[in-house]
Amino acid sequence: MARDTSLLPPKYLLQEEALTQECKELISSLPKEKGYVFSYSYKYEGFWYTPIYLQGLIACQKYFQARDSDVFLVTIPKSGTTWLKAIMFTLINRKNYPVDTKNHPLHNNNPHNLVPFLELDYVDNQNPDLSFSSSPRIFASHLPYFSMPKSVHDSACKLVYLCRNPKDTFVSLWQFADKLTPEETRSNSLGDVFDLFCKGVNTCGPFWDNVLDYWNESKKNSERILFLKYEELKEEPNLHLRRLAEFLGCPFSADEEETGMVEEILKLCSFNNLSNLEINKGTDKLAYGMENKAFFRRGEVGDWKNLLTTEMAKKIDQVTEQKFSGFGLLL
Ligand code: PAP
Repeated sequence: MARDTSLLPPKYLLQEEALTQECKELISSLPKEKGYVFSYSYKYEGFWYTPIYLQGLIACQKYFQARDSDVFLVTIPKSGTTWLKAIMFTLINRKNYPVDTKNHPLHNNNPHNLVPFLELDYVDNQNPDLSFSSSPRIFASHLPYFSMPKSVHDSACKLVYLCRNPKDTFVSLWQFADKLTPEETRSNSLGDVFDLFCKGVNTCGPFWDNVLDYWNESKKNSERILFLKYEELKEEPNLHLRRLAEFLGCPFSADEEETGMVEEILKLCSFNNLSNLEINKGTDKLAYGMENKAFFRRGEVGDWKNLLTTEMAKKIDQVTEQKFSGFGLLL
């Protein structure tokens, strides 16, 4: 279930000197842009990555073997990954870990320790131990659709994609990056980071391309890819949790409906509940190196109104309109 993460290196904190020779050679041939938290981002297969991320991506593309029963939660960073990790883990494992018990794993684990990121597990290991997860295995990923390992495309595994309004996603990303890096070590100003985001330079971005590829694929194959929006999940959580359960082949029974299972899962995974648990309030850290509490800020829709200037909001809207025009996707 949850892994002993105390032995793992803090992956986000790995420095570029720790990269493999293969990754160093690869990045030396790639287009690069100055980063915010990290020195540079590199463009690979049309999307932008930090060096560490890229190392994980190329290793998992080579070595990961998907199973038909695997389930993937895919997001672009800051779209609600932590929330949906908690929901999917609880939903899928509700027989093994009854939701109403005091020793439910979410009481002692940040959701990121229960559902790992596929590509980060491969950062420093070609053969990571994936046995922590019972069947079905649940993985998270930020990878673009066409960069997913071939075995994912070849298998019958299911993918759940969660996206969020780009203005809220940007604000969340910027606030998170601010928490992660001391001001003196940042290599870019907020204005620079904003421009980079609009140009598509952020981990696994361009934001719009990442979202659009999954949107288009979900239209072609709705049995395989479920496309969800953070705002809709906030607005009608019960409805979307039921959709998710149907999609994953574990619908709620009449008995579960009657005893309020849907509501219980949502309550356990709510922002209020998770952010107030001891494990997510103190100084506990993830194996990836960040404090658990960094993943809980406001958890609201529309916080961009408090933090973006009118010009910034207008700029993101323009890019969104231009990129999504004709695809029937509104965010
Ligand atoms: P990640 O992609 O790096 O894992 P992710 O979890 O997607 O991060 O993003 C964090 C955002 O989800 C934060 O949004 P904010 O900055 O706008 O506040 C965080 O507050 C929000 N979040 C975390 N848990 C929940 C939850 N249970 N319900 C709703 N939003 C949540």
